[in-house]
Amino acid sequence: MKKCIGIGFIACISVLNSFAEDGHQLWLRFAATKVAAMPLTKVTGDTSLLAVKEYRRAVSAMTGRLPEVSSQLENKSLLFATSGNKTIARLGLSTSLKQSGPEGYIIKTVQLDGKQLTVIASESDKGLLYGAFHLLRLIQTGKANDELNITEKPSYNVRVLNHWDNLDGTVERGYAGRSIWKWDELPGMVSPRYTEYARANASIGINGSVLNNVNASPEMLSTANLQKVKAIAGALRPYNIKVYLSINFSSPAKLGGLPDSDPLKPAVRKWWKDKADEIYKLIPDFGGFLVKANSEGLPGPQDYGRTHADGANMLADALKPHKGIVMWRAFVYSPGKDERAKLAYKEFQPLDGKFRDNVIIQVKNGPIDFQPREAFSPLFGAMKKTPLMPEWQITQEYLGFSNHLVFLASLWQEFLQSDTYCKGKGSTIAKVTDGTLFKQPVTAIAGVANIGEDANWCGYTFAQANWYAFGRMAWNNNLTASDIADEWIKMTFTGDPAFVNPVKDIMTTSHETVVSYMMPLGLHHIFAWEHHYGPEPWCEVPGAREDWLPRYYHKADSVGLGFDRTTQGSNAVSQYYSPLKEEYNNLSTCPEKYLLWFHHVPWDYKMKSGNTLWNELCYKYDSGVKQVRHYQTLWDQMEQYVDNERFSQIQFKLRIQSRDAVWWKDACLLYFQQFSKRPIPYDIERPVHDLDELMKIKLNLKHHN
Ligand code: BDP
Repeated sequence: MKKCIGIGFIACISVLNSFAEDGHQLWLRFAATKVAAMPLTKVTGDTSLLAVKEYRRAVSAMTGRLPEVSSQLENKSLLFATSGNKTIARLGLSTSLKQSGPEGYIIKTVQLDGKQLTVIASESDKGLLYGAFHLLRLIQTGKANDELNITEKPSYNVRVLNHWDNLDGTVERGYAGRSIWKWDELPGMVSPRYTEYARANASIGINGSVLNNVNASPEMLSTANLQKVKAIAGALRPYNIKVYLSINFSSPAKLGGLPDSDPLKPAVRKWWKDKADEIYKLIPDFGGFLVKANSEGLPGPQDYGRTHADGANMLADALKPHKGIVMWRAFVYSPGKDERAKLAYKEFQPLDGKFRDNVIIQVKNGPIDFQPREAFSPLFGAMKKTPLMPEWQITQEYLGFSNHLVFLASLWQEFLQSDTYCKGKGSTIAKVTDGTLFKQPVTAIAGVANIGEDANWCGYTFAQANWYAFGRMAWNNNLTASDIADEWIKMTFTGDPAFVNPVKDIMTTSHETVVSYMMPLGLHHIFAWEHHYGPEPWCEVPGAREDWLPRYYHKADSVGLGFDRTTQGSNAVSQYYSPLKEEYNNLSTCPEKYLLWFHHVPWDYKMKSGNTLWNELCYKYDSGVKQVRHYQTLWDQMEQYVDNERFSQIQFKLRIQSRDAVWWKDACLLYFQQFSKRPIPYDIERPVHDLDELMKIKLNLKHHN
């Protein structure tokens, strides 16, 4: 018999952990807790509401009894009510509800006519659904009580997953099996998994899905495929998930048979307008388009001498009558124009103010590409008249796929809390993007999904935490990684502190750990060619673009290591506001975590620790390895708290991560040592591999997994 979860006013009987779980239930494992008594087992409200259904379903799973529904207000009952309800007016909640908007809600314990009620109130059914999941989260994490007073409003209006899923069922950078969208079976067969997916998203506040890859096929917009999209939209709609599509900019030519796709030509504009009308006839609440244009060989307005604004505005005009939006990506780096980290800013910043009000520019958190750590993209704060939305990568393309335990909330927190100084001190990216500092017609945030058809959805239990964290931070961009880890662990495993505390330590240090064993001190993009799993700082590919090769980024030579982006070098620092640009520009004030991002640093440069750069690098790699080994020992002590199946999977994956960490350390230290010509400090573990042997490794991993 195991200890039970401390669930506030709920009495537990027991939780047995010896059974197997495949992780399919994600953080919605209500069945895992046996609850003997629970006050809120009476519900007042409309039973046809999804919020009420979800609440009853979960409580019934936890208690074994389906909560009763009553038409009267009863003592100790839970009332679901939208703003029209007369009890809401009596309780004086109408004004606060209006301020919380259609997706916001209030959860409050109140006294009315001598009865104690818990109220979940919202302007709309959507907010009630989010409110129900909030209360369920409180119950599962032991935080429910009878003094609740919660008012919630999402940080961003649009909170979307970007699926990089192709029509042939493959997923670009997907590590959890094939796509969950079964294009072959649709529209005739609508998999029940779509509903499960929608429910999981709704439980964490996600309200949109871009169904297909940003490297979009023009075929996505064929009438036959739109019928399939309609079927998916139908499955997601009850959970307040809108569908969006990535489009290929040359669709008018490639799909529509027009001579070209020039955005200023009337025939092209009409083609898009007609296509939008066709889509909205099928899917009246369609969200809009996501566009990757003139990036990595894809077509775009520049093919016709037009600007990103010309292209985006044409699509915006087609969508406007239907209230759709355009999410136009700023992930561009045309060859030869300047160094890569500067290019997006150079192309987009001059277009500030030139976009329609239903266009939002989607910008990756860093100026290069979802690296384990990057300085933030200087576009944030630089476009004051154009809304910008952050794009995060939930799928771990550059972070060990679904093999490494890396809790990305720490990275995202670091990003959101970065100060851009665009309106003076305190102009954090959170405030720049969520409408706090600039009035924005639309606010949004996107995460590249890590979801596939694997039973556990993400290929690894701990990868589920990143899907969870994306939703939670998109809802509330002030949450900390530690808060989110705490919730997720309790819901996914157990609330026993003997489990929660060590696992939370693992999760909240895991990002720094991966940075240490892959790319410490600001190193970046030294991955193996194409698939990006494992180290290849030596990578040579004849004929490859220079900015696709690691040496472009690490610049190792006999003098030192790192990319000089100071005023003496590429001058990327000039794209940041003061005092940041000066801070980054100066070797002695540049934060050490970004040192080699902004500076080419001599091997003997003295770090804050007193070590030389070379020694510090060695210690960093070594500490990353040690940390993963430590996670292994901690995890092994958790066996008694977890079911066998998930315990063994995690144990197995940590072993892979540990081996990979040693691989990274040996490969990078032995390779860079050829330039530093300095010994590896004696107090760290010796390399166990030979560089020659490591340089021969060629993993046969496909780009589409
Ligand atoms: C890179 C990926 C590539 C994507 C591209 C993008 O390697 O597969 O197509 O980003 O975001 O990180 O468009």
